[in-house]
Parts: sequence; C-alpha cells; structure tokens
Amino acid sequence: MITFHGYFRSSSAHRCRIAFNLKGLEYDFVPVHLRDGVQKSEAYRAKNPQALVPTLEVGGLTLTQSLAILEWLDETYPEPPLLPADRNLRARIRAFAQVIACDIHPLQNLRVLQYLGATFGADQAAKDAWCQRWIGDGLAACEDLMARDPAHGTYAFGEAPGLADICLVPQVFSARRFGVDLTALPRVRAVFEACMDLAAFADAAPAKQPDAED
Ligand SMILES: N[C@@H](CCC(=O)N[C@@H](CS)C(=O)NCC(=O)O)C(=O)O
Repeated sequence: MITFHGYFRSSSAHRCRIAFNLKGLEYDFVPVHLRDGVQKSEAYRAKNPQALVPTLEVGGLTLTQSLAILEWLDETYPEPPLLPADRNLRARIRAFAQVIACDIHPLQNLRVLQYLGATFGADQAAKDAWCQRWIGDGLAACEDLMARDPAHGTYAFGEAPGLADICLVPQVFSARRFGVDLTALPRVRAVFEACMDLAAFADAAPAKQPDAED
C-alpha cells in the first residue's frame, strides 16, 4: 500500500493526487499541516530532509520531489500514461512541467513567503504582488509554449491529460489564490476547465481533501 504525506493546499501534493486518481491508485493519506510547521518536525524530516511535502512511502521505498514521484508512478503503473511515446514531445512536456515545478512554484512557496515577511517586512499585499509577478510571468510562458506547439489540443499537449496538465492545474489554483489575472491566457484557462471536467482532477481539488480548511 502507498502512504502519501501531503497537505490539501500544497500544489506539489496536488500534482500527485491527480496522478493517483488518473491511474486509479488507492493510498493512505497522512496530512502534514504546513501552516502549523509539522513538516519541520524531526519525525517528518526523517522521511523528507527538505521538510517539504509530498513524500511517498511504499514497500520500504521513500520518495520525495513530486516530479520524481510522478515519473515513478508512471513507470510503475503505466496505464494511462502520463508521458507520450514520442521522445521529442516527451521532452517538450517535461520542459513545460519544469517551467511550473522548477521556476514558478518555488518562488511562491510558504517558506519563501514567510521569509519575505520575516526578513524584509513584506505584508500580505507585498507577498501577493510578488506571487502575481512570478506566477503571471511563468504562466504567460506556459501559454506561449502551448500556442506554438503542434500537439496542443484539448489538453496542454494533446487529447489526453498528462504530466503537463497535472502541473498546470494546481498552479492555476495557486494563481487564483494569489489574485493573478489570467484574462490574457486563454489556453491556460481552457486547459484548466477541460481538466476540471474530469473526475480525476475535480476530486483532487484542495477543498475536497480530508484535511481541507478555509
Ligand atoms: N520541488 C518540490 C517542492 C515541494 C514543496 O515546496 N512543497 C511545499 C508545498 S507545495 C512545502 O512543503 N512547503 C513547506 C514550507 O514551505 O515550509 C516538489 O515538487 O515536491
């Protein structure tokens, strides 16, 4: 059985939840309350030295980093695939996923926002402006990547949801939370809506998780 340590509002955990749902996998969920700082406990750090969620445990294996977890899930449970057979398209999809996971998300992470407040005196308005800037720039790049890609379709890269959509949807949830204006990003909005019509995505939404709070 898979044990999954996450938090309802964590977009990295959200990515994994979508993959579990797409692949029809059951798992034991262990909530890690980030705002209460549970991720920094000795017990949790023993599983994840970065003190970040998610962490996945299965059969003696402990995995961290959502992109690594997603690829492990895809290799272990290949149906439906999260990445296509075409190696060039695969690389383009990984690049799209990394725009979000490596270049957008880290800048809006809880510990970064807490540091901006504690060290530079940033209030909520300043933190929102920071997030709007970096999420906005990153999602604009995602929009361009989809616009120029021949594989772009109902979903980010084709007619079935995959790794790119799994990264995009949680990032749009965060964008909305921080008040990012998505008006000029029609593809981002359309892919989000198409994904949210699918139960695998709808059921993974933060508000539907057992540890959800207002
Ligand atoms: N690159 C990591 C990022 C993990 C990460 O930053 N998780 C956030 C939640 S989305 C977290 O645990 N934040 C806790 C904190 O900032 O203290 C991944 O994709 O798993």
